[in-house]
Amino acid sequence: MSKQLILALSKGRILQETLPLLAQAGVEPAEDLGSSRKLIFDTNLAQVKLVVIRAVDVPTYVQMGAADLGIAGKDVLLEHGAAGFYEPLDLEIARCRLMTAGPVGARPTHARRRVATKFVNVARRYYAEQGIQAEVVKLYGAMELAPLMNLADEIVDIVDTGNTLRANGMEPREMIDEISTRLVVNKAAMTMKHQQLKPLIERLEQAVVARRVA
Ligand code: PRT
Ligand code: MG
Repeated sequence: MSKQLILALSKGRILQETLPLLAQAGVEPAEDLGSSRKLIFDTNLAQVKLVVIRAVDVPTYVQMGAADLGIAGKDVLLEHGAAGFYEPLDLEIARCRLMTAGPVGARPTHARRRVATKFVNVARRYYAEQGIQAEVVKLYGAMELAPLMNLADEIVDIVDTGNTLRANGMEPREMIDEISTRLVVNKAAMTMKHQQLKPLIERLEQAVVARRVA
């Protein structure tokens, strides 16, 4: 295995909160990530490269060892399943909750509840644990629309302020999990590249603590 470390970053809202933590940990992209169409970036550290990819793809890259480590939301990790990587650090950014939600005041009417979500694995597991019969429908966005259109009785989605739900006549019901952004590390790399990984993980941990007291 090369001594190079590849770190996979989630595009989008997580990226904005990740970069200051990385900088604090001593890792800075060699160029502005936002204004480039590149997907692979050099950093100030000769042995560390960044790839910036869709959040849902981060666990796959890390599991397969295409990236040694990655940064992704716990929601994405729960949906993907935890095989192939360790999760050594909670970065404590992009906090939110995975919840069930439905139209204000409505009670699910179908004996077999219809649930729309992009988190189909999380949803199936959750309803099974609750002993609730659920038909889970996969959507790729705008979950809040599904109950309004009679596509579903309930949704499973990320809630932060609750504004998106309220704006669509919906309310949160049950909390499934508290979510934040996590550092994940390929299992083989954790052994084979321990020498390079250990100081980087420690510096990230210190950056998380520093941010907590700031
Ligand atoms: O956009 P794309 O499909 O490429 O990917 P993505 O939607 O997964 O990425 P992005 O950039 O939206 O970031 C998603 C990640 O940020 C998630 O995996 C979470 O870990 C984290 N996160 C934190 C959030 C939110 N807060 C959040 N509020 N992800 C999404 N939201 C959305 C939510 O889906 C809902 O539409 O914001 C809305 C709810 O917010 P409130 O404040 O109205 O309740
Ligand atoms: Mg998005």
